[in-house]
Amino acid sequence: MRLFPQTLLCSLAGTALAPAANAVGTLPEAPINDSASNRAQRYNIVYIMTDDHTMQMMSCYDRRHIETPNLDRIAADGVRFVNSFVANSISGPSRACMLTGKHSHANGFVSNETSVFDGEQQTMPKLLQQAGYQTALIGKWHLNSTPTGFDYWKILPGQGDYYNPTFIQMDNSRITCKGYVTNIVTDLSIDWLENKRDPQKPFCIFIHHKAVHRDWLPELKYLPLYEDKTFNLPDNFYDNYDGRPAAAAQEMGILKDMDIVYDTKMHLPDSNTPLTATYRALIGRLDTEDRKRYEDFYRPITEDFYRRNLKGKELAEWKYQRYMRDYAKVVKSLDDNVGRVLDYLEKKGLLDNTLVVYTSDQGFYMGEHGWFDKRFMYEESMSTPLVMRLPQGLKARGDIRQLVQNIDYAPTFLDLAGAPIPADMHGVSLLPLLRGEQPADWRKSLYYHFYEYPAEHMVKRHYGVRTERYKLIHFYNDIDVWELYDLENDPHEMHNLYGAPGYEQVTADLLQELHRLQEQYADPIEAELQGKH
Ligand code: SGN
Ligand code: CA
Repeated sequence: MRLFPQTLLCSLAGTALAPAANAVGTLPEAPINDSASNRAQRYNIVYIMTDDHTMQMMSCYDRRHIETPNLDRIAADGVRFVNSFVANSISGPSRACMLTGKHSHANGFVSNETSVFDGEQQTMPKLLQQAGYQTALIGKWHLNSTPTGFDYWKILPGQGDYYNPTFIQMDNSRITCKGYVTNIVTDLSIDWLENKRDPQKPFCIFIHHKAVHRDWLPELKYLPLYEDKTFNLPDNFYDNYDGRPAAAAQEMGILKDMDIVYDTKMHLPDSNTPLTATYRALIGRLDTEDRKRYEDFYRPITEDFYRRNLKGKELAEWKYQRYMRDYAKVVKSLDDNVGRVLDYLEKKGLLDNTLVVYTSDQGFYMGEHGWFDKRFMYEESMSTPLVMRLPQGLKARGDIRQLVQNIDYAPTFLDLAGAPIPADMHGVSLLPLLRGEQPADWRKSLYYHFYEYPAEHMVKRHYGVRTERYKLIHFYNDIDVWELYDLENDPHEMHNLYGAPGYEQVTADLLQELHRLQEQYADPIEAELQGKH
């Protein structure tokens, strides 16, 4: 496997492509000075976060669809969290929760579309710096303000691009790098580890991939992958949303909302919608030769698609297969690149002293309820993969079943660094779990709050509580609907039990727990809603 990049070609905005000034190209193969005596006694942290990568598409969680051997290596040498959740299932808010250890109302970043992250506030990277750590961030940021708390950063603007991506640098200049974004984010990360950090200090690097975000553009060498595979439909692909009006109101259906050009790439020269223009611009980033390779691949599929003139279920299932294949191809590059980072750490003798975390900014629907995208408090999108390769001294192995949430990462990293955990953080340190302990007083419920409405995909505002067995959700704003699920008997959340006879006590207990959490975290929503009535 290719450990070091050949030559990373990057150029400043408006100039021709040339090897990057600080060429990542020919890296020395000899280990840098990282001997045990030289290494700080404190653990390093490599935090790898992808975008929209869901447990269903990671073989250590789910073997139905694809194999992800490198991601699975992390879990095999450490732990797999099987009850891992986010607090607000959407990119910017999720990232803000991770950085601050606080729920959205407290960190101020509630929505991708309306929020700007206040970089003046307390964050975990800043506290790590104060504790003597070097911090670096490479890749997707998506918080609408400049990163703070990092000694080094290179970020993708907004969502970033898959092909020949542009990065914003610390001096605000922009460079465009030739190649596929997942490879380049990894190249830049390895370059920082190898050439830019101070080997005398412990470090925390945040490797934030764009992959596997919509519209799932694959690395060119993987275009043919999975083309012969037929993915199984989830049982509830044809959900009719009976008893769930908020679920019925969304705009994230594979059949009705997935765009035939932008999402499934069936581009005909004469189609002309805003999404088609966006699609053209995205693939227009490829140079002529690569663009030809891309178009040669899609031409026969496109011709066949328009000739068949599919309708109804046939069309839905055809779109599902295209979606699954593209998403799986994008995961393949991601898995390769996680392998490169693990190989690098191993080769440099860093693994014994480094916590490697792999997670995503949230889960995603792979056809469950007929959907793509996320946002809902339902299981597929409230969940997020979380596996950790543990350094020497942390003894846990296998599955961790306790309820954990992305607000826990900040206190965990601070705890690992030996730094105090500020009392105003909402999350709790996972370190006792990583040591193999079974804390008797571990939390029994999680709080969730989604705000981004009205907005793309039209998922209504909601908040709720999830316990080990039940989930209670309140959809509000232009609707006032409660939902109750028994996850043991109805893991796919198809039967809303709210108001059903026999569930009075369960509902009352969950309501009480919900209000307790809202009070504990000081979420003002109940008071706001009461003020309205
Ligand atoms: C884009 C996508 C949406 C996606 C949001 C948020 N549309 O707007 O499908 O839900 O990002 O995603 S697209 O037409 O631009 O592809 S997030 O992960 O960044 O929160
Ligand atoms: Ca995301």
